[in-house]
Amino acid sequence: MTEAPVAPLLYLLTFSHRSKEEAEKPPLLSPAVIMKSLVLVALGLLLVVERNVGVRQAFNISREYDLLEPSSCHFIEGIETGAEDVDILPKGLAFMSAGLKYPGGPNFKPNEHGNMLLLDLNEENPKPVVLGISSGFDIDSFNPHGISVYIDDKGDSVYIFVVNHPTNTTRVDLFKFQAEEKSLLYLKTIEHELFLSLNDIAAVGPESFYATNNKPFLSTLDGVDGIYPNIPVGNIIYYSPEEVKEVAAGINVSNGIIMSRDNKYVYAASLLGKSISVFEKLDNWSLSPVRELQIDQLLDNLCLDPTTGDVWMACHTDAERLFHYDPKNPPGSEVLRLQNILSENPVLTQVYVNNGSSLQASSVACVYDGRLIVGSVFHKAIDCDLHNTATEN
Ligand SMILES: [Ca+2]
Ligand SMILES: [Ca+2]
Repeated sequence: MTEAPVAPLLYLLTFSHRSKEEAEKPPLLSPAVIMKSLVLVALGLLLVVERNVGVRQAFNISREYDLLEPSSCHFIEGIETGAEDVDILPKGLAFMSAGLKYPGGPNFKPNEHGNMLLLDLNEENPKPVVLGISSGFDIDSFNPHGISVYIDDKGDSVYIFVVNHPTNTTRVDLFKFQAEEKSLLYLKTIEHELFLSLNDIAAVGPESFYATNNKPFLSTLDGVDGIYPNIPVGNIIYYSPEEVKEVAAGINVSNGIIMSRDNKYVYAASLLGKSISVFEKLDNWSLSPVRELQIDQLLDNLCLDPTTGDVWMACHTDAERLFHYDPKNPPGSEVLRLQNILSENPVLTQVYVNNGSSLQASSVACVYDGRLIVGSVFHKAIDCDLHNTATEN
Protein backbone atom coordinates (compact mmCIF):
# COMPACT_ATOMS: atom_id res chain seq x y z
CA MET A 1 0.00 0.00 0.00
CA THR A 2 1.36 3.45 -0.91
CA GLU A 3 1.35 5.98 1.92
CA ALA A 4 0.80 9.66 1.17
CA PRO A 5 3.68 11.99 2.15
CA VAL A 6 2.61 14.03 5.20
CA ALA A 7 5.25 16.83 5.07
CA PRO A 8 3.19 19.35 3.03
CA LEU A 9 0.22 18.99 5.35
CA LEU A 10 2.37 19.52 8.47
CA TYR A 11 3.97 22.55 6.87
CA LEU A 12 0.59 24.17 6.15
CA LEU A 13 -0.64 23.48 9.68
CA THR A 14 2.43 25.02 11.37
CA PHE A 15 3.03 27.96 9.00
CA SER A 16 0.76 30.46 10.79
CA HIS A 17 2.63 29.98 14.11
CA ARG A 18 6.05 31.04 12.84
CA SER A 19 7.73 34.03 14.56
CA LYS A 20 8.98 37.07 12.62
CA GLU A 21 12.59 35.76 12.72
CA GLU A 22 11.48 32.39 11.59
CA ALA A 23 9.35 33.93 8.87
CA GLU A 24 12.38 35.76 7.47
CA LYS A 25 14.25 32.48 7.10
CA PRO A 26 13.78 30.70 3.79
CA PRO A 27 10.91 28.22 4.14
CA LEU A 28 11.88 24.66 4.95
CA LEU A 29 9.60 23.49 2.20
CA SER A 30 9.63 25.64 -0.90
CA PRO A 31 6.63 25.79 -3.26
CA ALA A 32 8.59 23.53 -5.60
CA VAL A 33 8.96 20.91 -2.85
CA ILE A 34 5.28 21.20 -2.00
CA MET A 35 4.35 20.80 -5.64
CA LYS A 36 6.64 17.77 -5.91
CA SER A 37 5.04 16.23 -2.83
CA LEU A 38 1.55 16.83 -4.17
CA VAL A 39 2.53 15.18 -7.44
CA LEU A 40 3.88 12.21 -5.47
CA VAL A 41 0.62 11.97 -3.51
CA ALA A 42 -1.37 12.04 -6.74
CA LEU A 43 0.88 9.38 -8.28
CA GLY A 44 0.53 7.22 -5.16
CA LEU A 45 -3.24 7.47 -5.30
CA LEU A 46 -3.18 6.66 -9.00
CA LEU A 47 -1.07 3.55 -8.30
CA VAL A 48 -3.51 2.39 -5.62
CA VAL A 49 -6.47 2.92 -7.95
CA GLU A 50 -4.64 1.28 -10.85
CA ARG A 51 -3.75 -1.76 -8.72
CA ASN A 52 -7.31 -2.13 -7.49
CA VAL A 53 -8.70 -1.79 -10.99
CA GLY A 54 -5.93 -4.14 -12.21
CA VAL A 55 -6.87 -6.72 -9.56
CA ARG A 56 -10.56 -6.44 -10.39
CA GLN A 57 -9.87 -6.86 -14.09
CA ALA A 58 -7.21 -9.55 -13.74
CA PHE A 59 -9.25 -11.59 -11.27
CA ASN A 60 -12.50 -11.30 -13.31
CA ILE A 61 -14.18 -10.05 -10.12
CA SER A 62 -17.95 -9.81 -10.39
CA ARG A 63 -17.87 -11.09 -13.94
CA GLU A 64 -21.36 -11.76 -15.29
CA TYR A 65 -22.07 -14.98 -17.13
CA ASP A 66 -24.95 -17.13 -18.24
CA LEU A 67 -25.16 -20.60 -16.76
CA LEU A 68 -24.72 -23.52 -19.11
CA GLU A 69 -25.05 -27.06 -17.80
CA PRO A 70 -25.60 -30.17 -19.90
CA SER A 71 -28.44 -32.07 -18.24
CA SER A 72 -26.40 -35.27 -18.38
CA CYS A 73 -23.81 -33.97 -15.89
CA HIS A 74 -23.70 -35.65 -12.49
CA PHE A 75 -21.27 -35.79 -9.60
CA ILE A 76 -18.80 -38.66 -9.54
CA GLU A 77 -19.43 -40.57 -6.34
CA GLY A 78 -16.56 -40.64 -3.86
CA ILE A 79 -14.77 -37.43 -4.87
CA GLU A 80 -15.18 -34.84 -2.10
CA THR A 81 -11.76 -33.18 -1.86
CA GLY A 82 -11.17 -32.23 -5.47
CA ALA A 83 -9.50 -33.76 -8.48
CA GLU A 84 -7.15 -30.93 -9.42
CA ASP A 85 -5.80 -32.73 -12.45
CA VAL A 86 -6.80 -35.61 -14.69
CA ASP A 87 -4.98 -37.50 -17.42
CA ILE A 88 -6.56 -40.31 -19.44
CA LEU A 89 -4.90 -43.31 -21.10
CA PRO A 90 -5.92 -44.12 -24.70
CA LYS A 91 -8.16 -46.98 -23.53
CA GLY A 92 -10.12 -44.89 -21.04
CA LEU A 93 -8.37 -45.29 -17.71
CA ALA A 94 -8.36 -41.89 -16.05
CA PHE A 95 -5.82 -40.90 -13.38
CA MET A 96 -6.83 -38.13 -10.99
CA SER A 97 -4.95 -36.21 -8.29
CA ALA A 98 -7.23 -35.74 -5.28
CA GLY A 99 -7.03 -33.89 -1.98
CA LEU A 100 -4.76 -30.98 -2.87
CA LYS A 101 -4.00 -28.79 0.14
CA TYR A 102 -2.84 -25.59 -1.50
CA PRO A 103 -1.34 -23.18 1.06
CA GLY A 104 -4.10 -20.82 2.18
CA GLY A 105 -6.74 -22.67 0.16
CA PRO A 106 -9.72 -24.62 1.47
CA ASN A 107 -9.65 -28.35 2.06
CA PHE A 108 -12.69 -30.22 3.30
CA LYS A 109 -10.70 -33.05 4.92
CA PRO A 110 -7.60 -31.33 6.30
CA ASN A 111 -6.49 -34.34 8.32
CA GLU A 112 -6.38 -36.68 5.32
CA HIS A 113 -3.51 -36.99 2.87
CA GLY A 114 -4.00 -36.72 -0.86
CA ASN A 115 -4.39 -39.68 -3.20
CA MET A 116 -4.09 -40.74 -6.78
CA LEU A 117 -7.40 -42.10 -8.06
CA LEU A 118 -8.21 -44.35 -10.99
CA LEU A 119 -11.48 -44.09 -12.90
CA ASP A 120 -12.39 -46.59 -15.62
CA LEU A 121 -14.37 -44.62 -18.21
CA ASN A 122 -15.38 -47.81 -19.99
CA GLU A 123 -17.84 -48.40 -17.17
CA GLU A 124 -21.25 -46.78 -17.37
CA ASN A 125 -21.16 -45.41 -13.85
CA PRO A 126 -17.52 -45.57 -12.80
CA LYS A 127 -16.41 -45.13 -9.23
CA PRO A 128 -12.91 -43.93 -8.41
CA VAL A 129 -10.46 -46.39 -6.91
CA VAL A 130 -7.67 -45.15 -4.63
CA LEU A 131 -4.39 -46.34 -6.09
CA GLY A 132 -2.17 -47.99 -3.52
CA ILE A 133 1.46 -46.84 -3.55
CA SER A 134 4.41 -49.14 -2.92
CA SER A 135 6.64 -48.85 0.14
CA GLY A 136 9.34 -46.22 0.28
CA PHE A 137 6.95 -43.39 -0.44
CA ASP A 138 5.73 -41.06 2.33
CA ILE A 139 1.97 -41.25 1.79
CA ASP A 140 1.15 -39.23 4.92
CA SER A 141 2.50 -36.03 3.38
CA PHE A 142 1.19 -36.75 -0.15
CA ASN A 143 -0.22 -33.51 -1.60
CA PRO A 144 -0.64 -34.16 -5.33
CA HIS A 145 -1.20 -31.31 -7.80
CA GLY A 146 -0.60 -31.42 -11.59
CA ILE A 147 -0.08 -34.83 -13.20
CA SER A 148 0.92 -36.31 -16.55
CA VAL A 149 1.09 -39.85 -17.87
CA TYR A 150 3.73 -41.16 -20.26
CA ILE A 151 3.52 -44.42 -22.19
CA ASP A 152 6.89 -45.82 -23.26
CA ASP A 153 7.73 -46.51 -26.90
CA LYS A 154 6.84 -50.20 -26.64
CA GLY A 155 3.47 -49.28 -25.11
CA ASP A 156 3.81 -51.65 -22.18
CA SER A 157 4.87 -49.29 -19.39
CA VAL A 158 2.87 -46.36 -18.07
CA TYR A 159 4.68 -43.73 -16.01
CA ILE A 160 2.81 -41.23 -13.85
CA PHE A 161 4.48 -37.90 -13.07
CA VAL A 162 2.98 -36.09 -10.08
CA VAL A 163 3.72 -32.58 -8.83
CA ASN A 164 3.73 -32.99 -5.05
CA HIS A 165 3.83 -30.36 -2.29
CA PRO A 166 4.66 -32.22 0.93
CA THR A 167 4.96 -29.71 3.80
CA ASN A 168 4.76 -26.73 1.47
CA THR A 169 7.67 -27.75 -0.73
CA THR A 170 7.49 -28.48 -4.44
CA ARG A 171 8.86 -31.54 -6.22
CA VAL A 172 7.98 -34.23 -8.76
CA ASP A 173 7.33 -37.86 -7.83
CA LEU A 174 7.57 -40.54 -10.49
CA PHE A 175 5.55 -43.77 -10.42
CA LYS A 176 4.97 -46.74 -12.69
CA PHE A 177 1.37 -47.92 -13.08
CA GLN A 178 0.78 -51.56 -12.22
CA ALA A 179 -2.46 -52.30 -14.04
CA GLU A 180 -3.27 -55.72 -12.58
CA GLU A 181 -2.81 -54.65 -8.99
CA LYS A 182 -4.30 -51.20 -9.68
CA SER A 183 -1.41 -49.63 -7.82
CA LEU A 184 1.55 -47.35 -8.30
CA LEU A 185 5.16 -48.44 -7.99
CA TYR A 186 7.14 -45.54 -6.53
CA LEU A 187 10.24 -45.00 -8.66
CA LYS A 188 11.84 -41.77 -7.46
CA THR A 189 11.52 -38.19 -6.31
CA ILE A 190 12.89 -35.43 -8.50
CA GLU A 191 13.92 -32.15 -6.88
CA HIS A 192 15.71 -29.19 -8.39
CA GLU A 193 16.50 -25.58 -7.52
CA LEU A 194 14.48 -24.44 -10.55
CA PHE A 195 11.35 -26.09 -9.13
CA LEU A 196 9.96 -23.04 -7.36
CA SER A 197 6.19 -23.37 -7.28
CA LEU A 198 5.31 -26.16 -9.67
CA ASN A 199 1.73 -26.37 -10.88
CA ASP A 200 1.42 -28.71 -13.85
CA ILE A 201 3.64 -31.08 -15.77
CA ALA A 202 3.80 -32.59 -19.27
CA ALA A 203 5.84 -35.78 -19.53
CA VAL A 204 7.97 -36.15 -22.68
CA GLY A 205 9.96 -39.28 -21.77
CA PRO A 206 10.22 -41.90 -19.01
CA GLU A 207 12.29 -39.47 -16.94
CA SER A 208 11.85 -36.09 -18.64
CA PHE A 209 9.16 -33.42 -18.70
CA TYR A 210 8.15 -29.80 -19.02
CA ALA A 211 6.68 -28.22 -15.88
CA THR A 212 5.22 -24.85 -15.00
CA ASN A 213 6.23 -22.66 -12.06
CA ASN A 214 3.22 -20.45 -11.55
CA LYS A 215 5.17 -17.95 -9.43
CA PRO A 216 8.65 -17.51 -7.92
CA PHE A 217 7.89 -19.37 -4.69
CA LEU A 218 5.20 -21.59 -3.22
CA SER A 219 2.98 -19.17 -1.33
CA THR A 220 -0.58 -18.90 -0.22
CA LEU A 221 -3.37 -18.85 -2.78
CA ASP A 222 -4.29 -15.21 -2.30
CA GLY A 223 -2.92 -12.33 -4.29
CA VAL A 224 -0.80 -10.83 -1.50
CA ASP A 225 2.35 -12.88 -1.78
CA GLY A 226 3.52 -14.38 -4.99
CA ILE A 227 0.68 -13.42 -7.32
CA TYR A 228 0.70 -9.91 -8.76
CA PRO A 229 -1.99 -9.19 -11.31
CA ASN A 230 0.19 -7.30 -13.75
CA ILE A 231 3.63 -8.80 -13.15
CA PRO A 232 4.18 -12.02 -15.12
CA VAL A 233 6.70 -14.06 -13.15
CA GLY A 234 5.67 -17.61 -14.06
CA ASN A 235 7.84 -19.78 -16.27
CA ILE A 236 8.30 -23.22 -17.85
CA ILE A 237 11.13 -25.59 -16.97
CA TYR A 238 12.46 -28.49 -19.02
CA TYR A 239 13.82 -31.35 -16.95
CA SER A 240 15.79 -34.42 -17.95
CA PRO A 241 18.48 -36.31 -15.98
CA GLU A 242 21.06 -34.74 -18.31
CA GLU A 243 19.79 -31.16 -18.49
CA VAL A 244 17.48 -28.79 -16.63
CA LYS A 245 16.69 -25.32 -17.95
CA GLU A 246 14.12 -22.57 -18.11
CA VAL A 247 12.53 -22.66 -21.56
CA ALA A 248 9.92 -19.89 -21.26
CA ALA A 249 9.41 -16.97 -18.88
CA GLY A 250 7.21 -13.93 -18.32
CA ILE A 251 3.98 -15.93 -17.94
CA ASN A 252 1.35 -14.41 -15.66
CA VAL A 253 0.74 -17.34 -13.27
CA SER A 254 1.82 -20.24 -15.44
CA ASN A 255 -0.59 -23.17 -15.04
CA GLY A 256 -1.71 -26.08 -17.26
CA ILE A 257 0.71 -27.53 -19.81
CA ILE A 258 0.26 -30.27 -22.44
CA MET A 259 1.92 -31.53 -25.60
CA SER A 260 0.21 -31.50 -29.01
CA ARG A 261 -0.88 -34.78 -30.56
CA ASP A 262 2.22 -34.94 -32.78
CA ASN A 263 4.51 -33.89 -29.87
CA LYS A 264 5.81 -30.96 -31.94
CA TYR A 265 4.14 -28.22 -29.91
CA VAL A 266 3.63 -27.31 -26.27
CA TYR A 267 0.43 -25.58 -25.16
CA ALA A 268 0.66 -23.63 -21.90
CA ALA A 269 -2.03 -21.76 -19.96
CA SER A 270 -1.66 -18.46 -18.15
CA LEU A 271 -4.18 -18.02 -15.32
CA LEU A 272 -4.05 -14.23 -14.90
CA GLY A 273 -2.83 -13.61 -18.45
CA LYS A 274 -6.06 -15.44 -19.45
CA SER A 275 -4.31 -16.82 -22.48
CA ILE A 276 -2.92 -19.97 -23.98
CA SER A 277 0.54 -19.92 -25.53
CA VAL A 278 1.70 -22.21 -28.31
CA PHE A 279 5.41 -23.06 -28.43
CA GLU A 280 7.29 -25.12 -30.96
CA LYS A 281 9.46 -27.77 -29.35
CA LEU A 282 13.01 -27.50 -30.73
CA ASP A 283 15.48 -30.37 -31.12
CA ASN A 284 17.33 -29.29 -27.96
CA TRP A 285 14.01 -29.18 -26.03
CA SER A 286 14.01 -25.37 -25.91
CA LEU A 287 10.70 -23.74 -26.78
CA SER A 288 10.12 -21.24 -29.55
CA PRO A 289 6.98 -19.05 -29.20
CA VAL A 290 4.51 -19.49 -32.04
CA ARG A 291 1.40 -17.64 -30.92
CA GLU A 292 -0.57 -16.52 -27.89
CA LEU A 293 -4.35 -16.78 -27.96
CA GLN A 294 -6.22 -14.46 -25.67
CA ILE A 295 -9.08 -16.41 -24.06
CA ASP A 296 -10.09 -13.81 -21.44
CA GLN A 297 -10.88 -16.44 -18.83
CA LEU A 298 -8.81 -17.60 -15.85
CA LEU A 299 -7.30 -20.79 -17.25
CA ASP A 300 -6.23 -23.69 -15.06
CA ASN A 301 -5.30 -27.09 -16.52
CA LEU A 302 -5.45 -28.16 -20.15
CA CYS A 303 -6.38 -31.51 -21.66
CA LEU A 304 -6.06 -32.76 -25.21
CA ASP A 305 -8.74 -34.71 -27.07
CA PRO A 306 -6.56 -37.46 -28.56
CA THR A 307 -9.06 -38.04 -31.38
CA THR A 308 -9.52 -34.48 -32.63
CA GLY A 309 -6.57 -32.58 -31.14
CA ASP A 310 -9.01 -30.12 -29.51
CA VAL A 311 -7.77 -28.43 -26.34
CA TRP A 312 -10.14 -28.59 -23.37
CA MET A 313 -9.70 -25.92 -20.75
CA ALA A 314 -11.07 -25.62 -17.23
CA CYS A 315 -11.39 -22.05 -15.97
CA HIS A 316 -12.06 -20.20 -12.75
CA THR A 317 -14.90 -17.72 -13.02
CA ASP A 318 -13.65 -15.28 -10.36
CA ALA A 319 -10.18 -15.42 -8.78
CA GLU A 320 -11.24 -13.38 -5.75
CA ARG A 321 -13.79 -16.07 -4.83
CA LEU A 322 -11.17 -18.73 -5.48
CA PHE A 323 -8.40 -17.10 -3.43
CA HIS A 324 -10.64 -16.06 -0.51
CA TYR A 325 -13.04 -18.96 -0.12
CA ASP A 326 -16.48 -18.23 1.30
CA PRO A 327 -18.88 -21.20 1.33
CA LYS A 328 -21.78 -18.74 1.02
CA ASN A 329 -20.32 -17.29 -2.16
CA PRO A 330 -18.19 -20.08 -3.63
CA PRO A 331 -16.13 -19.88 -6.83
CA GLY A 332 -17.81 -21.07 -10.01
CA SER A 333 -16.68 -23.36 -12.81
CA GLU A 334 -16.33 -23.09 -16.55
CA VAL A 335 -15.22 -25.42 -19.33
CA LEU A 336 -14.14 -24.30 -22.81
CA ARG A 337 -13.24 -26.26 -25.91
CA LEU A 338 -10.68 -24.80 -28.33
CA GLN A 339 -10.68 -26.31 -31.82
CA ASN A 340 -8.05 -25.85 -34.53
CA ILE A 341 -5.56 -24.18 -32.20
CA LEU A 342 -2.84 -24.02 -34.86
CA SER A 343 -5.08 -22.72 -37.64
CA GLU A 344 -5.84 -19.15 -38.70
CA ASN A 345 -9.30 -19.44 -37.21
CA PRO A 346 -9.39 -21.33 -33.92
CA VAL A 347 -12.92 -21.91 -32.60
CA LEU A 348 -13.70 -21.39 -28.93
CA THR A 349 -16.87 -22.92 -27.48
CA GLN A 350 -18.31 -22.64 -23.99
CA VAL A 351 -19.40 -26.10 -22.84
CA TYR A 352 -20.15 -25.78 -19.13
CA VAL A 353 -20.67 -22.79 -16.84
CA ASN A 354 -21.80 -22.94 -13.23
CA ASN A 355 -21.78 -20.22 -10.54
CA GLY A 356 -20.56 -22.51 -7.76
CA SER A 357 -24.03 -23.81 -6.85
CA SER A 358 -23.04 -27.14 -8.41
CA LEU A 359 -19.31 -27.55 -9.08
CA GLN A 360 -16.86 -25.20 -7.37
CA ALA A 361 -13.43 -24.15 -8.68
CA SER A 362 -13.13 -26.32 -11.79
CA SER A 363 -9.47 -26.99 -12.58
CA VAL A 364 -9.45 -29.61 -15.33
CA ALA A 365 -11.71 -30.90 -18.11
CA CYS A 366 -10.86 -33.99 -20.16
CA VAL A 367 -12.86 -35.97 -22.71
CA TYR A 368 -12.97 -39.62 -23.61
CA ASP A 369 -15.35 -41.19 -26.12
CA GLY A 370 -17.99 -38.47 -25.91
CA ARG A 371 -17.70 -38.18 -22.15
CA LEU A 372 -16.54 -35.08 -20.27
CA ILE A 373 -14.87 -35.36 -16.86
CA VAL A 374 -14.45 -32.10 -14.94
CA GLY A 375 -12.34 -31.99 -11.77
CA SER A 376 -11.91 -29.20 -9.25
CA VAL A 377 -9.20 -27.81 -6.96
CA PHE A 378 -10.82 -28.86 -3.67
CA HIS A 379 -14.51 -29.68 -4.34
CA LYS A 380 -16.06 -32.47 -6.41
CA ALA A 381 -15.83 -33.83 -9.95
CA ILE A 382 -18.54 -34.28 -12.56
CA ASP A 383 -19.16 -36.69 -15.41
CA CYS A 384 -21.14 -35.45 -18.46
CA ASP A 385 -22.36 -37.28 -21.56
CA LEU A 386 -21.53 -35.03 -24.49
CA HIS A 387 -23.76 -37.06 -26.80
CA ASN A 388 -26.63 -35.63 -24.83
CA THR A 389 -26.28 -31.92 -25.58
CA ALA A 390 -29.45 -30.72 -23.85
CA THR A 391 -28.60 -27.93 -21.44
CA GLU A 392 -30.18 -26.38 -18.41
CA ASN A 393 -29.83 -22.63 -18.14
CA1 LIG B 1 -1.61 -32.09 -16.30
CA1 LIG C 1 -3.35 -26.36 -12.25
